[in-house]
Amino acid sequence: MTLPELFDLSLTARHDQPALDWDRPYTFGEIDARASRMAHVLARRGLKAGDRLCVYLPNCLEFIDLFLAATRLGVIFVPVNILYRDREIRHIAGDADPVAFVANETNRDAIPEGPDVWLAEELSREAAAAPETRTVAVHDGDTPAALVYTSGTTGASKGAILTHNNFAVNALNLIACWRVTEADRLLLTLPLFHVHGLGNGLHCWLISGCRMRLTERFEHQKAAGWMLDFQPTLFFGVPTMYVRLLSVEAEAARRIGAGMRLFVSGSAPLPAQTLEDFRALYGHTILERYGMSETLMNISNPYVGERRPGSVGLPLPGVSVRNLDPDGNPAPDGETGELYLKGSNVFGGYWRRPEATEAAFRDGWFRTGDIAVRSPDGYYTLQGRRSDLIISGGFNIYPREIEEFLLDQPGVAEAAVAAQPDPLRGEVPVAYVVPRGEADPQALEAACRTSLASFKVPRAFVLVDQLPRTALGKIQKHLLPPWPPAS
Ligand code: MLC
Repeated sequence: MTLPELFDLSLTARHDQPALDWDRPYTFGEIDARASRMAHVLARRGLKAGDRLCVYLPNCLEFIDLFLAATRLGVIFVPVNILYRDREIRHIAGDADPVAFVANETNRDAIPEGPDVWLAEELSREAAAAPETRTVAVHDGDTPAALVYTSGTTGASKGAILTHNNFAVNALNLIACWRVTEADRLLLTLPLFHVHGLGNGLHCWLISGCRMRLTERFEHQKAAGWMLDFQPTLFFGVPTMYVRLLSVEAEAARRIGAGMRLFVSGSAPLPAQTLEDFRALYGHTILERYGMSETLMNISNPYVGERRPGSVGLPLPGVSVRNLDPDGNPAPDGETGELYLKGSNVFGGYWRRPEATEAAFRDGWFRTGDIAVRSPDGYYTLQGRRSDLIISGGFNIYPREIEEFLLDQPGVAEAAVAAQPDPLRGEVPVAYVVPRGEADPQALEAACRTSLASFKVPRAFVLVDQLPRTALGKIQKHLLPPWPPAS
């Protein structure tokens, strides 16, 4: 089955039902017609099955139109984080080799010279005059639907190829396990350019036929107002959003909680204290789950049954999980191992990177790099990562990428980037720099701001005489001085 066939459970079958609240309410029939018209526009511009289209847009109607149109044409959709700057965008443009980048009038200038840029506003104008007839290319469930760029330990991000089947299995699982129905009202503030917003949010909406209010982004000053106004029953968020929601005034939080059915958290560890504080304020136990761009969702706390604080829960249906010790033997319950996964949710490989794909699998099992413990009753608790990864506000940061960038800057002899705990974002990156001659932290920060996404810009640049190294020369990040320095 392909995604367009699955989406027709709502786009065709629920034609007249309210679907989306954006600038005004839209029915599923209107969303369907918009997708059909956009598919004509893309086909007219020469896009065909297998071509890549990079989309560099904040959440908006055109994002949805383009995604639906791409899935109908068999075009591979490449969502690009709108916080990415020239270095990151240039890499994706070179790697995905797209026919074009779609941007809007506001963010168009962020796209460096090179790829063709199509403006969403122009596509929209063309679509308004295009026919509503369907253009569907013949393809099957194993067709790639999207390339989702995920940073690798080598510093360069790789495109995970996700098929129609990967997305379908993921959303059907979540709909069944989290009991999403057309009676639900989903408030979606997550960015659609990551799998959390796209694979969980957008797909659960389209397949379940619930009503969704989409916002351009999460704004913590407005979130409670949106909830009181739209009265959602369902909310998907990252821990930073839940920490923000703890500042909502008690009576408003109680009213929001009274109308809500389910809060889900993922993309970063949810501190057990946040879960407890949230329960006290909203009267809900947040359901924490675990996923990755390469696999979509793998493990989830149950809808009915214990939602265990600090744990990501039990494997989802159809997902096989192995927790292996460094020798490849099953780690006994209660002891740490590394998680390996198999299932129809797991991607087939990285775009045009056979070596990286080979390294990502062992005997057909995807190596997650996540270290976990399984309890005797089957709950998994994540303990950390095999590789150096910082998660800030739900965005993944590979220190190596920032270190390589810093080493290219004048005045930097050596650089190490390490995670420091942060009560709001979970973790933030801090840079430790050994200067060569004069190094100016302000100039380094400015250079990072120009070339890197804002969440990757180190919170501080600490000048040090040397980096702590092992006898073999490996940097020992745990021995770096704490930041801010203890007073
Ligand atoms: C963050 N910023 C954005 C933005 N999100 N800017 C534009 N659009 C967005 N969508 C920038 C702000 O400009 C600001 O930059 C900084 O981030 C913090 O903004 P804030 O207003 O203070 O936001 P805050 O309340 O802290 O919330 C941050 C956040 C963001 C929760 C909105 O971290 C976020 O959207 N996280 C979601 C990440 C996500 O979807 N991850 C899924 C990956 S998939 P500046 O320059 O002022 O610092 C995955 C698999 C899985 O991991 O299992 O899900």
